Amino acid sequence: MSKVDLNRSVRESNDAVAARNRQAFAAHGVFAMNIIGSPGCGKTSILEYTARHFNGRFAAVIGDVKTALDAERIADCGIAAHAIETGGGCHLNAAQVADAIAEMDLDAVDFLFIENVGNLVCPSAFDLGENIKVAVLSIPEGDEKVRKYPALFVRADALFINKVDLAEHCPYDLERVKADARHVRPGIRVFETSATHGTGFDPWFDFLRSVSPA
Ligand SMILES: Nc1nc2c(ncn2[C@@H]2O[C@H](COP(=O)(O)OP(=O)(O)OP(=O)(O)O)[C@@H](O)[C@H]2O)c(=O)[nH]1
Ligand SMILES: [Mg+2]
Repeated sequence: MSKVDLNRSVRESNDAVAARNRQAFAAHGVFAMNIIGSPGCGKTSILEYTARHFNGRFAAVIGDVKTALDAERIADCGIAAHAIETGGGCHLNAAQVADAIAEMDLDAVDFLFIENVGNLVCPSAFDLGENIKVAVLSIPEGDEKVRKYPALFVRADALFINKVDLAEHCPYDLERVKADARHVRPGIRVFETSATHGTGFDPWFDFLRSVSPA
């Protein structure tokens, strides 16, 4: 089998499991979000702030190369968190999520947050069965990321631009980033937040209420 065929075969078998995950989410009334962004952009902080301030029935699957540290942070917010240690893998796949949700009571969950491994490239290529992909950028990363890593943004349904509290310290053209995102993904929802200061979250909470299966 050539490398191209092998990649296609891996992708197709992933897509088949992702379709089963999607059916399970629909059957149990779960709205699942695949959260993707660079290491340290604030994915876990956004989930922590959301869990603490939004009255929803949440669960989380947290992917990291090593450690369950982020899952422990999420569990400290009072929500069920399942850690996936990829041991070097640069993205989650649908089978890992299938194993995780097999251990959850999905009937007790309205929203499932799947925090992918910190990476702007690989995670976007693997469907996990989620309802939406949520991209996360942060101000200190620089304002050219949508142009440099378009594969994520063409597939993302929502975009967080996090760490806006640092805007005065970093040169960053926020309007340019939003325009770049809307150019590759017309209609993308953009949330400008500071997860540490708790600003900019009301539109995100309104969005979650609007898609709540409950
Ligand atoms: N100033 C500022 N710092 C933030 C903000 N959000 C997160 N941080 C900090 O950024 C660092 C990384 O945050 P995390 O939430 O762990 O980032 P992550 O994307 O989950 O990181 P990985 O899981 O390692 O990929 C922590 O020190 C956070 O306190 C923010 O809005 N403003
Ligand atoms: Mg994290």
